[in-house]
Amino acid sequence: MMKKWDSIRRVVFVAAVAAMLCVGLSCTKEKPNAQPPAAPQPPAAAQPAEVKPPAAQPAAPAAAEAPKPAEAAPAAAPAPAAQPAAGVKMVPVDFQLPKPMFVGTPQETKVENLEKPLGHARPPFLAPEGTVLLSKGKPVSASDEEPIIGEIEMITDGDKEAADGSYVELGPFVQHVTIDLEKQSEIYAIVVWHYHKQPRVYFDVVVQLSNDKDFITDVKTVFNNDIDNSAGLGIGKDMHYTETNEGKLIDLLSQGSPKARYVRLYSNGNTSNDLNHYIEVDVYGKPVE
Ligand SMILES: [Ca+2]
Ligand SMILES: [Ca+2]
Repeated sequence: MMKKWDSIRRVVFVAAVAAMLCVGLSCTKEKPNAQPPAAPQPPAAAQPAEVKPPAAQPAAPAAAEAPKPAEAAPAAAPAPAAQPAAGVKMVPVDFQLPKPMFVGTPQETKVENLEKPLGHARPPFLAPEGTVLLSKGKPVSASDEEPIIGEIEMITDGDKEAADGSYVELGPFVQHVTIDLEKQSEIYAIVVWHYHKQPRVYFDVVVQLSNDKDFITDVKTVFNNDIDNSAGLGIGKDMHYTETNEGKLIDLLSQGSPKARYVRLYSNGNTSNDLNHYIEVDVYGKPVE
């Protein structure tokens, strides 16, 4: 009997010790549990870290914004400065602008790395005397040869109005159009109107020049605002911009007046839809004699 009681006591004792151990363990477990609350905070801090990428992108834009003012300054200075050295008379290019469809330029705040509107008319662009519109009526080809709306030829027909019937609509994803100037030319400026009935922003706008109609060799990129390389043509430092009746002026004088026969323009949807539009593309310069 005594042995039985002993064994019972032993069992009780062991159970008590086990219970204490359990309490002890649960206590030590509670500490880890108390730490997790501290850990959840890191996750909370990790979420801000996840939010940071968007903030990091604005940071990259900010880095891209810096070059922009720099670009804007050279654009104004070197153009006249470079040419007078050659004794060439510089005259304002008479860009034929369509009528505006909205007043002012509402800011699309959702778009990263977006150029602020000038708030006034674009200043005159000076180019060497004798500069001509090289692109008018020139052949155009496109990655989407069967546009949803309109005809590819409308891109160089001189009609820049915003009205329905004045734009060509290409399919979604990255699409490009190529203008054949039919002759190698020295190019001073390109003006692009995608769509200006409403203040949209088009994505992955990339403009390239080449003397190779297939753009395999001898390709020069003169504008690229694809900040994340989603179009696969490289990361661009140029800013997003809001479409207006003035079109987007790309200054090539400040890029050394490159010589090319073909001009190719890419885009990848816009802030209103996934489609790609063109109203007109003007290419200014002089044919190489
Ligand atoms: Ca047109
Ligand atoms: Ca992109």
